Amino acid sequence: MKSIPQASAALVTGASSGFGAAIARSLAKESRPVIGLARRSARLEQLREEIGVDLFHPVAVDVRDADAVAAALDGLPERFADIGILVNNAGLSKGFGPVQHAASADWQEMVETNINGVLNCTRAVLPRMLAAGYGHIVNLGSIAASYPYLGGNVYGATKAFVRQLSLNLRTDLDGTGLRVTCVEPGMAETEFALVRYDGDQDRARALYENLTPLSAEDVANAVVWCLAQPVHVNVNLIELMPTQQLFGLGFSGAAVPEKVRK
Ligand code: NDP
Ligand code: 8X3
Repeated sequence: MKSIPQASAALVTGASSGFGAAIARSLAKESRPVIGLARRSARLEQLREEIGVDLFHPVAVDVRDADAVAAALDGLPERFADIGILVNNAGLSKGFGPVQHAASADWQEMVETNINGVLNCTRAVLPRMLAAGYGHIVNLGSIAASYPYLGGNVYGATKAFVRQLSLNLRTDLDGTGLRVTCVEPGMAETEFALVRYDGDQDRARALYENLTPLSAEDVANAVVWCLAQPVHVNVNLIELMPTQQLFGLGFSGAAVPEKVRK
């Protein structure tokens, strides 16, 4: 089993915001070259200015486009071409209504991003890791995969896919030295709720009124910890949530507020 060399890069999807940006910052702080992938190129440029050109390379691509992902990775500068770490983090939830009111376009976007996006990036990176004989894939799942809540329908199901894919990849990759981890956070304050509620700031804020949510840095710490374990240790799954979150979207001491339920 080979350790991942320090000069080997980490490809972090969804690096323009939230967990992905925090993971990119944390890894770069350890002098790890980071390829940050997302659609919003201006955000990625800002991160490049902050982290520096030596340690951050932006790739403005949509994970739903398999050909574009593959082409972008084929065109990487030499310093970033050896990818030892893949953090499949890009993802979203759209809509919050019960299943009978859900929009099919929202379902499609979640399936294409949270499922096909993870598959596209994994397929593009795996052959490089197998050829090198080292690698670690960290997939961002969610507690929504395990604990149902009102309106979590297709989002939670896509994250159940991510968890099972992680376990299945780990099984198929037996003997290759590659590691696979699924990190499953609960409620964390990022742009996630804003996207879910289609830009409605009040509604997004209301979600976190009754508890102290996880921060992007809390989740980045968990990812970095998984990556830092010695090569003979594979962290299969990690679940973390705010102390005040009672599984699903329940809070300690309070029912889910009506404005969140609507
Ligand atoms: P954010 O909305 O802050 O970040 C999501 C990131 O995904 C953005 O960088 C966005 O970039 C990127 N993204 C979305 N769609 C695409 C796409 N089609 N192609 C490329 N990039 C895309 O949310 P979080 O940081 O909170 O979420 C990160 C991951 O963690 C997601 O998979 C989410 O499901 C999961 N998660 C979030 C939790 C939370 O409560 N916040 C809890 C548990 C899991 P851009 O728009 O620029 O493309
Ligand atoms: C999102 C986490 O708890 O908001 O993946 O469903 S939660």
